[in-house]
Amino acid sequence: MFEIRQFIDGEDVPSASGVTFEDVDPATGKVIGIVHEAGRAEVDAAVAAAREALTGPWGRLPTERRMALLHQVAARIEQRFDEFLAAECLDTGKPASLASRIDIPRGAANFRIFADLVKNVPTESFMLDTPDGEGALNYALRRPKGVIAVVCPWNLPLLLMTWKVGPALACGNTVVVKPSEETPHTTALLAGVMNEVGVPRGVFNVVHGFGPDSAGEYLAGHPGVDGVTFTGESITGSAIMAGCAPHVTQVSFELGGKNPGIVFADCDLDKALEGTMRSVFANCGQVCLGTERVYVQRPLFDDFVERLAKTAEELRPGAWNDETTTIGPLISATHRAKVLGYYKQALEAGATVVTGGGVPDLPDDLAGGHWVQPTIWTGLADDAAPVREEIFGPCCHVRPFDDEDEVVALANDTRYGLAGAVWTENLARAHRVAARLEAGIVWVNSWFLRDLRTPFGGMKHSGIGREGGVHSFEFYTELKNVCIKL
Ligand code: NAD
Ligand code: 6OD
Repeated sequence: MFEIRQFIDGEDVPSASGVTFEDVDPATGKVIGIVHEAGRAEVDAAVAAAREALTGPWGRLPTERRMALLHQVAARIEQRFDEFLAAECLDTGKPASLASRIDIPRGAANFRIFADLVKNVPTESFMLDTPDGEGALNYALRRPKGVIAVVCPWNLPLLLMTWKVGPALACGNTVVVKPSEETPHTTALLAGVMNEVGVPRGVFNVVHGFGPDSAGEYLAGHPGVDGVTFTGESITGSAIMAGCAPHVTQVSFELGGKNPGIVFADCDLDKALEGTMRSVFANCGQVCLGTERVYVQRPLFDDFVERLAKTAEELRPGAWNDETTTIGPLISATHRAKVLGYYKQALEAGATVVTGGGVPDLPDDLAGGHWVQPTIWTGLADDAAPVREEIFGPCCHVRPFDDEDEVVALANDTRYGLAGAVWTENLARAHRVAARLEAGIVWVNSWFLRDLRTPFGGMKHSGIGREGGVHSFEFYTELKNVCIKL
């Protein structure tokens, strides 16, 4: 049983109120740790420490030295790989085979890439003609935005937290992180890493707790915060925006999705099946980029559904450290109730349940966990709730279509606009459809293939702004123009 406290100004700090909450292993339902909840006092202290560090040693550190420290953070995550892996898998239940390929390596890569990129960000300059003929030189400078609040979800805890902290620190900001109440563990480990490699006190701070009336709300609405970067549900984004409004705090939001996967009859069927399978079931369907609406061109439809169902039935639930495990549990009992609610609604709305739809049989040691069966439906109306609302579980609805115009209209008929996957061997079609999809990210013949230099974010209710590569620097810096009359 572990105990996690706030990390403020380089120190572990217990909650002043003495209030704690439990960290639960989603695979068993058993309590694995105790977490101290931050109140307003701890959030104030964390923001004050971050403000102080901005102008202290961190603010005065030459860029090269700052970059070197971030490389050391990455190296230290790799040295402590097994600890990060166990912590992430215990908190989320995800199989080690997944987290060791994606979550933990990205935790390190998110520091390296932005440390390298920040040295090469160009800014513009213009020579202005003036009536006296002497001219004026304009040039732009980038300065850190200040204290950044980083509010994180539970599905890819280390990956998504470092995706924000890496560029924020690379730009010279300081951060206060609020991990999800479900998954506090790897953020606490990262705090230890910051001290080990000598990141100055106050640069990286962590407050633990919930959202409303707790650390999340206090932090995101704090007047001492200069920017809030948030990943989570769209409705939470609205609440955070309202909290930011009085102080006109800038926001960067990566929000929910209801992403389409489009399988054209001219696709490479094996590739399309493998990619769709991953995009629906990876991380037990708890990936914002995941596909919950699959559209298959009619000639392929029956064969595709049958083969997708067969591979779904081959997924093996189990303990995170069992090498045969290929699917983990949902994060919490509450989330499981929500997903099972959609399973029920799908039935009531007349879906054909091609596979799954319930709860798997598991051995006694896992019976208390938050398990659900991988599930595939067909036959739902386009306006049924399971087709329109983000479920965030291991499930999808598969629907036939006839032509390109029809499927583009279906794919875009959603308030979300995060990602889309298109499966076709016709290059012209790939470009046409990618351009027409209302989504911030379109993958063609792939899914979740990431190049961290590219813009990442959502349209419509799926987000505000883009991060990734130089786009991260747009949010994490303030651009200042200097005009010099010559
Ligand atoms: P969530 O919105 O419930 O919680 C995210 C974080 O916000 C948590 O730390 C929570 O404590 C905090 N929070 C909740 N209410 C708050 C409030 N009023 N003020 C301040 N903080 C508050 O999301 P979740 O359930 O943790 O994650 C799942 C959701 O995240 C899904 O909707 C998913 O699509 C989305 N997501 C999006 C992306 C993306 O890149 N677009 C990535 C991952 C997850
Ligand atoms: O890969 C990333 O950088 C990223 N932000 C992924 C988001 C996944 C959502 O669950």
